[in-house]
Amino acid sequence: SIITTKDISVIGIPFNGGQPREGVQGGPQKIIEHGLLEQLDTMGWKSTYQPNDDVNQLCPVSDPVVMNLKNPKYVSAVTNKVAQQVLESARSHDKFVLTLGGDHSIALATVSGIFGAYPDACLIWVDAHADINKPETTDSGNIHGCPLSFLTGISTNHPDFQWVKSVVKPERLTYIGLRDVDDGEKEILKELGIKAFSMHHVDKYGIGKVVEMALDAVNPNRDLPIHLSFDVDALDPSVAPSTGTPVRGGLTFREGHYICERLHETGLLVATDIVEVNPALEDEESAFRTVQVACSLARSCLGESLL
Ligand code: HAR
Ligand code: MN
Ligand code: MN
Ligand code: MN
Repeated sequence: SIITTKDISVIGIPFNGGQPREGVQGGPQKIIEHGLLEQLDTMGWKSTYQPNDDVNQLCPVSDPVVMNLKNPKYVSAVTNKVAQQVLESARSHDKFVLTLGGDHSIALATVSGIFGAYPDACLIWVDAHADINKPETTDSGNIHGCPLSFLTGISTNHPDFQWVKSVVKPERLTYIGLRDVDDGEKEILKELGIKAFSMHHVDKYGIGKVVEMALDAVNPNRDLPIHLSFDVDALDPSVAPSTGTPVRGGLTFREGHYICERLHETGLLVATDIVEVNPALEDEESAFRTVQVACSLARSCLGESLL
């Protein structure tokens, strides 16, 4: 394995500035209250937790739309700060880094930090959405739909995101679970030659084969560090109902966990993000179910085995 200790840095990012719905900033606390750290302790993982409860203090008084993007200064300030923290946690290569969102704009922080520490890493993005809109192509202006355009270097001209380096080469990025991709994003994926596996591919080949195809695309020799960014809306809404942009026809409970189990099994997984848990949406039982699945995905990434 790349990580040879059982040390883990858990980083909460209680942030909702990348999209308009309230509540996603409460995700990390609910996941922690559900007992994630105790569960990891039982599995032998020694954790340190950084809750980042103060990120809302970085919210500027005025944050007008710039080049179509909403809250650009807030998103930039929070993700820039947390990127340093993720880099600090990852740089010694002796700790797993688990980040809990928060909306998916926080990938600007997690991917910047992890790829700063592991420049040859690959990124496996599990999501209903491609999150690769450019400021010029986004219809919503929500930055959680855009992080990958900055991280892959296809958006370089937004004044608030000049600090984001293009750390992810298109051949090191792959997707699993896509089913709601904007036309502009489809063009980008085609132009960059990004290997993406939609729900159609999951139906056609089965999740076992799809994960191998995704690994073949970005990690053909199975020797590069892996960063998994898992948006819970990749799961079917019946499995993860409390999320801001649910899309029907998603991954089953087992398909989601299989991805995490298989990536753990490679010994190459160094970081995971679990994002877009919004406990304020739907009823209490739905929120509980969504928080619970976030915890069990995390445990699968960290080696919880079924036998
Ligand atoms: N593609 C749409 C947009 O850019 C929707 C993306 C949003 N939702 C997410 N991201 N949860 O994965 O606005
Ligand atoms: Mn080592
Ligand atoms: Mn996403
Ligand atoms: Mn999504």
